[in-house]
Amino acid sequence: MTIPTEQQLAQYIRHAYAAPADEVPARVHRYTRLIQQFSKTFGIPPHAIVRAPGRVNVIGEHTDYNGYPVFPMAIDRDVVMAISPSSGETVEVVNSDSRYERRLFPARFPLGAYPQGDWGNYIKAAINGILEAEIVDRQRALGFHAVVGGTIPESAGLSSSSALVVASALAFLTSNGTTVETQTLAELLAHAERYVGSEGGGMDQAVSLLAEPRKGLKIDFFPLRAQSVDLPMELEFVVCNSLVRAPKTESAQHAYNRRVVECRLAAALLSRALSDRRGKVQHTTLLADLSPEKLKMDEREVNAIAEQAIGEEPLSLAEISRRLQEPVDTVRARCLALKSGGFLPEPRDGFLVWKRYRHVVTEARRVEAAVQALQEGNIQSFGELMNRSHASCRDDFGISCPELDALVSIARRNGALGARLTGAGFGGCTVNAVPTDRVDEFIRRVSEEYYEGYIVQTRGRGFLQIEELGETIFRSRASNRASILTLH
Ligand code: NG1
Repeated sequence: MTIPTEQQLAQYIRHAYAAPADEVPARVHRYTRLIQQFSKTFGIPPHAIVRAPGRVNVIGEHTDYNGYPVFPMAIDRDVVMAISPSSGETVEVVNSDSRYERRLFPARFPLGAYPQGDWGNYIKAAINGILEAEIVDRQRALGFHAVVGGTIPESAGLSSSSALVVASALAFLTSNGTTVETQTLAELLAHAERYVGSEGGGMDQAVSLLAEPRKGLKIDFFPLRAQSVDLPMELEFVVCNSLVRAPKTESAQHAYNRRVVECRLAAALLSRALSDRRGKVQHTTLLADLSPEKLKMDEREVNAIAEQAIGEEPLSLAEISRRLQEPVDTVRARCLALKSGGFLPEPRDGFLVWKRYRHVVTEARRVEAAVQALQEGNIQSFGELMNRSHASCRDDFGISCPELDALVSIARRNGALGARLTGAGFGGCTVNAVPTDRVDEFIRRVSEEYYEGYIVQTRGRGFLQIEELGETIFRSRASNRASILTLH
């Protein structure tokens, strides 16, 4: 085993990031530092480098766990691990960011979790999921040593968590000399990440494992299918961080899970109403099972039945159980159960089932229309669909906040054809489709109006330095999928 030459690293980096030549040296430097830190920490050179990208979701928010499509792209911000297999069961991971302490545990099933919010839980989620699926022998699994370095802003809706899960899974699999077909792995890891307590869908793991450079990825679920779509040369996607943190370990996790539950309730109420009318409609908690295409019904007819079955008013659990003609405990077990154990508590303001339903079904249509608009080169209509997606996320799904709304209106005033929140919401980032020739001016103006204007006035933050702006507002180049570079 030898340390890779700069040429080997540069070659890997050009492939992994589809990076222009002038960006390669800085990335080679990052990888070299990680390799040096590994050798210094563990006294041996690493066996391999594993890389998993974060993503920005262009359109299709909170549709994935309902079985409806999404359209994200992988970004060039990622998690990179230098790794080497252990001789036994030990997993030992050191983070190059010293805020995250070293994690050490045996790769033995089942893995008990660290306290909620601990970064080590994402590593455990991957390993536990692979052992649970018995892809690696539960008794003989080898652990690994790793130094990990990440460049994805956290709690920002850019999937830093899933990138860590994907990188950890690849590290564990390669350390045990095995591979899993990527589509299967993506589905397995979507399930595995629920170990941390969010009832998440499968978008993030899938795009990290299946993306192609310079393309967006239309993903369908159950079963997982991915289609790469060319992104137009005349548009760039600029990511702006609202600076409102939305960590999925705190209230944002509860708010996320609440929406998952409200969507299940919508499906339960609609399937009940459909079977009362038509007989033979399966009872389901997955909205995509009730798409007009699957039901072979007219869309307006399905929506009219849904409106009647659900109604615009917030619903209590007691009212839902009455409408479903099922005891409260049965409804709770079927719709409110969380993977982490326990049940979602009933919200004091009731379940907002109709609004959630309306967002999901209209957003699913917008994804299809947006992909078609791109394929037809109609960037105006594509941008308009992004704008409508934001309005629906804000008004029906309730996942925006004043800062995200301010940021999208500033972006639209300054040249974005489409601007919307991206990811789970409740803070985090926006994604903006900006004509390529206006990007520099867009970044300058949004920096002035939002980061030096709005945020300073509303939150009293100091001016950001130019270096910080790079992390806060950046072009997202569609990068390549996760990969492993073996070093020998
Ligand atoms: P982020 O933004 O990374 O927290 C979450 C879910 C996705 C999807 C989006 C909303 C996880 C790991 N990811 O993403 O599956 O539902 O929210 O579209 O829970």
